[in-house]
Amino acid sequence: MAVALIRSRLLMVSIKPLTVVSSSPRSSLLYHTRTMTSTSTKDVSSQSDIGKMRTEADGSFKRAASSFRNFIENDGKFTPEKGRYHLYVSYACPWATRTLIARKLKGLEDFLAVSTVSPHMGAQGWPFKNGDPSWADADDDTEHPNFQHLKELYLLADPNYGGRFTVPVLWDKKLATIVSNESSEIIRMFNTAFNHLLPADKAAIDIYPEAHRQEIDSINEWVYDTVNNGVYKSGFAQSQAAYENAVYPLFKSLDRLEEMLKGKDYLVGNTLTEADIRLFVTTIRFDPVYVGHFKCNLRDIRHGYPNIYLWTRKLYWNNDAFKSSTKFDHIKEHYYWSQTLVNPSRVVPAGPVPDIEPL
Ligand SMILES: N[C@@H](CCC(=O)N[C@@H](CS)C(=O)NCC(=O)O)C(=O)O
Repeated sequence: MAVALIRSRLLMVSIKPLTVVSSSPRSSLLYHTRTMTSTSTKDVSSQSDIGKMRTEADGSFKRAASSFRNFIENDGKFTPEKGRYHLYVSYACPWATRTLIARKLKGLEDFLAVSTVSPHMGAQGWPFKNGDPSWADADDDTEHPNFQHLKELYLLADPNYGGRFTVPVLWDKKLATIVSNESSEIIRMFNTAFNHLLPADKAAIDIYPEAHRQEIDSINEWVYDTVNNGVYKSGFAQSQAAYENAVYPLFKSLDRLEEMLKGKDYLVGNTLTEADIRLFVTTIRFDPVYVGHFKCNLRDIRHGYPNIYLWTRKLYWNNDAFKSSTKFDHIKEHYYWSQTLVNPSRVVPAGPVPDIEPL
């Protein structure tokens, strides 16, 4: 009966128009990069402090578009070179985790080093280890050892930067600036930009194959809006209507994905693509965080979506690019500790146990 009610409700909810940030066509991108060397002294606390984040007038959460949208490419300003670029990530963040997975899949570990921030994103934003010695499994910024927070990197690239200080960041050591802070575009770069420098087996890996691009783009659009970003819209909603406008479309999309993944190892064709990477980073966080913290609790993945759960577990247990990029302690600590508007006590829940079950 309850399920029937929920389902009839799902049918009544219309999906809001797509606000796709992550799949913008390259031609329409904003090219925005400056190389400056001094950091600003202006007050940026409204940009760094998630506790000060405001929703729209109707209580809904709108994600701001990324600002640095350059590409690594031959004959461009940012040419493919081994060791020239550096990747800043949080293991907590689903968008940053996309880039970790793609980096590993393509065998780019020797091409790009990684700095990991602490999951304690506080008033100053993401801290490096020396900005938060309480969290052992984080790095100092090897490129700028005196930096304590990621925001210093942004302000070095552009002292007038007015956006949020987000991960991931793809940094150019040569020009001392940010190439890109948009994960969907960073993984496209990783897919192709270094191919001529990679061994044949790694160069041949293609997570955005020509033959499947249309299907991948179309799945990315609704998965981004209703699932990847849908969980945030549900969790950050400050009104009942905004919450319901996010949570019902989210579960409608999960129902659709459950059907699509019946008997399948991959979302598109018979091959691992970026569509899998982009969905995985949300489904792997779903039971440990989104069900409770973001109130995405019509069902959980492990009991409510057997096909999605099997697909998630196969990626996690059978492919080290996925497993090694997933750190559940970072994930849980970050959401429950940092997002004090949602969880003022900062208490991190004990379950679920285990974080993910075996195959
Ligand atoms: N569009 C960006 C979104 C990145 C993003 O929102 N990252 C979050 C962490 S999951 C962040 O760093 N937030 C910091 C803040 O908003 O202050 C991408 O996909 O790369």
